[in-house]
Amino acid sequence: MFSTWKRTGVKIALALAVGFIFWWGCSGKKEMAGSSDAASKVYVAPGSYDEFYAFLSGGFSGQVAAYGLPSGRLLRVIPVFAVNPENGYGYTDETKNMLNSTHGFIPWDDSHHPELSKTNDVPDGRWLFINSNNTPRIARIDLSTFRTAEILEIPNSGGNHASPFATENTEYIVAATRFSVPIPDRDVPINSFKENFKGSLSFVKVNPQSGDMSIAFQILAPGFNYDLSHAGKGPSSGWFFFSTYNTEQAHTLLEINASQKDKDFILAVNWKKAEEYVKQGKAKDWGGEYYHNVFNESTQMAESNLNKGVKMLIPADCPDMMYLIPCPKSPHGADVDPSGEYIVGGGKLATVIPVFAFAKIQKAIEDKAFDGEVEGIPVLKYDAVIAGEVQEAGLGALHTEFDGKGYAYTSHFVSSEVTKWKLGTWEVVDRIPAYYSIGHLMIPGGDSHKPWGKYLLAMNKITKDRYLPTGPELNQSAQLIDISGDKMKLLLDFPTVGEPHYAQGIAAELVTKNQRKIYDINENKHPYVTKSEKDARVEKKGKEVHIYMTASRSHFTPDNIEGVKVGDEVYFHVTNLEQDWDIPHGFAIKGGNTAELLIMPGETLTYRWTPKKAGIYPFYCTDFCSALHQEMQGYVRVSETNTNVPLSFGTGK
Ligand SMILES: [Cu+2]
Repeated sequence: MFSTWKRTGVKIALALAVGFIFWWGCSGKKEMAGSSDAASKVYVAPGSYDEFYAFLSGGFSGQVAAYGLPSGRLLRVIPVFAVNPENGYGYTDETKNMLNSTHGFIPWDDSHHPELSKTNDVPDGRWLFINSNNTPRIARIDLSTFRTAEILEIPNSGGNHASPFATENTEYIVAATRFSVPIPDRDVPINSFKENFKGSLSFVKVNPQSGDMSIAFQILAPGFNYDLSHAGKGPSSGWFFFSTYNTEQAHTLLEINASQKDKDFILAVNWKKAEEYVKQGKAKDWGGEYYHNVFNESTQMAESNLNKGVKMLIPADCPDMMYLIPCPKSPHGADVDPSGEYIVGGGKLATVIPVFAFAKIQKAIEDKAFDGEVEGIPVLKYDAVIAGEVQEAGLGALHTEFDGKGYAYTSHFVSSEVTKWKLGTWEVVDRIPAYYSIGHLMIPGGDSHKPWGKYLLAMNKITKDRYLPTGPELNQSAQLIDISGDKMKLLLDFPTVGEPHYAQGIAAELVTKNQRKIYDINENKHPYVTKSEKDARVEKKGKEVHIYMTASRSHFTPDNIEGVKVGDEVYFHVTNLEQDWDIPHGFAIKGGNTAELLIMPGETLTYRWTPKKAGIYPFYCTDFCSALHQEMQGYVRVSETNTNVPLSFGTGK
């Protein structure tokens, strides 16, 4: 039973949280407002570029939003795990396979943690990975096109939260299950949790040239909840650290039941050792079906493949592969400092921020300084591995990043603030309020070996009273904080797309140098490409009508089409013949009930349409492309099935 004093404790924490928010709502909001110093620091003159890209997850929007820093300009919304009416992603014949899964076509998911690819533990600007939290998957976005290149489903997982985090050279990205579930999944009583429910840690191999992902192996882990992760670096190279909560193994009312123990764990995994065990054949052949959906740049088609089976390592068969580090209390972050020596736990309900020393972890393993075990995994003695505790940091520590100058910055959800503290002395040296209820924070490169320690972005859940009101729903917000000096300074607020759950930042030039501006029409191997206007045509086979259409400023070819019958399955395969940067064309037809198309220069996209009534159907370009954009239109004549209107097409000449 939950004791009365614990209930009281939770109530006090909640009351404090409400109090903090109320206090800042009343007194804090004028701070920095109108400061010309702050304004000049975020001013990026018209025509000039921002210094950094920031990639913010959209949370429940399933997307990623790219912003420029320090201006906070929204540059692009990248659809990943959600259909996107703006450009037809997930609707078009070319892209809908991207959203296939063993649960069928999924039009939505919850995108949480963007992770940049890294070389020598520094973001390299090639790819951005992101997890879907609900139906476990990982996507890879190609940063030369800002498009989702690939989505890999994660089998044997119940909610993909501790994901996707990369090793120093992006050898692997990991995906740990948030919810423990029966693995393999089966029909068992929920109250058999302790016997039947397990966690899983997936190691996804990344091809160093193409970026293609594949599941290398999984580890069957104790039935806890796995929250976040980071790879080791430098001295801790070859290790991964996962935060866990609900080590109580509760399956109901987790709010209370998973907050009983004073300490949960950080799970340390020696992935080099795991790799060896797989090579030695210690992994079991395990079931699990999963989709792998890849966008083929050459054919411009998403291809979807169902894969079966994984290699599974069982910890009891694999000595010296995993250790549990006691960590107070329901930790969120498991964050490794730039040197790779310190691992910081973010205990949501803890009063201190614990910092573990990798050298001490190694010594404790050597000395067998154990405090029991869980399912064959030794538990290290807290006192043997702790380097220091940050006292009076704040309430509800969540997540820590680093500036590369010896300081760490931790977000605190309950007390709604960021604290800056010194590595080694563990002293808090500065604090700044966040408006309001900060979740993650991000310093460009702040989880890497070489942070660009100039700005910090706070990602806040509550925006109440910060912007002009927009009814019951307010956009969540990001706040840019200057961390270049001794004292943190709030520079800018800006609203975000969906929930800015987490973000990654990178120096702009590492991304701009790789930018693709057009698709070369000569390399377009789309099966329905039309490479010139003279090849434009309409082909009819039974009820299937394929329209090979081109678009260029400012007309479609063909633009008059007759002989289409009610109930025909009509495919407009529209090729944009432009070979100029930033000249897309759009396509939509009256009554069309999928999305519009937005076709990049040199690209082909397909619009599927089944007319239900006879009549004349106008179509037009939806993307303002030229002075005569409004003239960029055409007509399809649809006749009853029993008529004999012949098939004809042309430009009306
Ligand atoms: Cu146009």
